Amino acid sequence: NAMLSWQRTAYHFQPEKNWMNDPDGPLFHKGWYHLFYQYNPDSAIWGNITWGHAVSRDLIHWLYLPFAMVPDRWFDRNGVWTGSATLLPDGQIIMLYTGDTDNYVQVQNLAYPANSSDPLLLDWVKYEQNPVMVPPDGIGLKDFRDPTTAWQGSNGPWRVIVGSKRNKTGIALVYQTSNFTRYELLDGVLHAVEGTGMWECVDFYPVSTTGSNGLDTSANGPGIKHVLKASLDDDKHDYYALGTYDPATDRWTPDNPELDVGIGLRVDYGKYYASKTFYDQSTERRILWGWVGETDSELADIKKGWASVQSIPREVLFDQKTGTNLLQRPVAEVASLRMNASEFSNIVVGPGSIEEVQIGLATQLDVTAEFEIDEESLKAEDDVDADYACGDRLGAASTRGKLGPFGLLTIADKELTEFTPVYFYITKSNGTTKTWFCTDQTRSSEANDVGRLVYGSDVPVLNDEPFSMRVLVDHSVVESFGQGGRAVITARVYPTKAIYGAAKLFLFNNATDLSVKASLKIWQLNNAFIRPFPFDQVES
Ligand code: DQQ
Repeated sequence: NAMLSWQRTAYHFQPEKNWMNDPDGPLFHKGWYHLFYQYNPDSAIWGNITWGHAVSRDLIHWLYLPFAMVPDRWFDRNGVWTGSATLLPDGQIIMLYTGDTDNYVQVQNLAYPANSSDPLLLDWVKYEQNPVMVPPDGIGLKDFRDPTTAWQGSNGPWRVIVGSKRNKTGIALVYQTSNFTRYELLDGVLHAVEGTGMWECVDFYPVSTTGSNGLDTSANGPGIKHVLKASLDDDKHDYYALGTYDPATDRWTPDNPELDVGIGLRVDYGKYYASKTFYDQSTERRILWGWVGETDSELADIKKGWASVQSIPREVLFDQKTGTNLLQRPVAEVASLRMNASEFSNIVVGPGSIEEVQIGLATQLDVTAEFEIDEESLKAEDDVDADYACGDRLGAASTRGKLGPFGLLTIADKELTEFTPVYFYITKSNGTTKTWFCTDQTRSSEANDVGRLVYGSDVPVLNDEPFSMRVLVDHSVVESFGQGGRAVITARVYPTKAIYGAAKLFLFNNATDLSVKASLKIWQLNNAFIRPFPFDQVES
């Protein structure tokens, strides 16, 4: 449907057509990044789940390869579901994934490359004796899925976790293995949180509290914290917490029980799910992928013939300044898409004003924006909009407070009938200042079958830091990183007017009592090459 083709993204990963969901088994091997993904070869809605496969030299330009695994065995007949890769020290590649069996039971299966000296890893072998793990006693046959990357435990053998639940308590089961064919369920669980329901796509990895590099999944010791992430089936958001892993007991403890997994921080406050990290041994980075689904109707997806994109891969680090959260930033390779830059310094945006930022085309952008305010305006009162919050349907950009909102209007048409604001909003309660970072979709489209939520959360802003955001705009995606990536919000938007040359960027300040000074650096971004691998052009 050509009418809807403008909604396709230019530099986010997506298949040529049909349905995609979770990223699977990301890894780096012999010069290539590999991405596998949940894919329906037959339709733009979920089903027939197969592993799509693509490779890249730089995490930006991608070549589609033939499917890695299709649902063709009794142990995965109803779907080759989500899984993770483990690179063994001897160069072997282990893939563990969930199979939905011919009887709709969730089991864990082992697969491995037929030839690990093939840089493209084209052929995958499913282990003949699959499954290697079946739902243990007391675990529902449909509540047992998404094995993680394995790590080496204290006494040598490997550990792998699988998400599940007991009643309404989300849990991560720990298995031990030496050979990846035989697994022993360990007593207890890595961690459990009451009331959080089924944990899908758990992820567990170390972060350095002192260095600026990522860590191999088996790293542990001083100067290391462990992140536990779960995708909550009940509310379809990804949550994480920072904590400590004790390898002797295989237990993880959150730093702050009030910000435990599923009740505290989200990986992304927008449309984002089933995320997964991997350690890129070639650049010593931990890189995060996430599934960005659609917020339009299923009918619209069928009409346009595709559904979902993957987020821009993000580098993940521990925030050494706050000590309480992760930092996420688009991988540095995004800069290779940058074309002409525009710079604007100290633009004064007074209370109640909107100003177009003259940059030309505004559908493919990399925007960095800093906002400075007069510190005096924070001092006057002890309570300012103390009840304000953004998230769900609250805190839209049309709300006028004393100290917010201010920020950008992205994917906006000239008449401002459609626009997606990304903004800060400052509140005070009993003398304590709080900053909110939000994305508002209430006015993003004139279409009637699209989501209109306001996304966001509060975000730490330390003394002397300007309010800062980085926003990646890509036709129907607005991926926003607040305050250096302490809070991230990904939105899917479906404008009908603010498309192609009609899409513009504005600065706005809807505060009643605050003047802001904005400094911007904006790049138009080129298209990424995302196309089939040119096998016929390669000499064999
Ligand atoms: N998607 C997969 C499951 C996983 C879910 C099936 C999360 O393995 O739990 O497509 O989106």
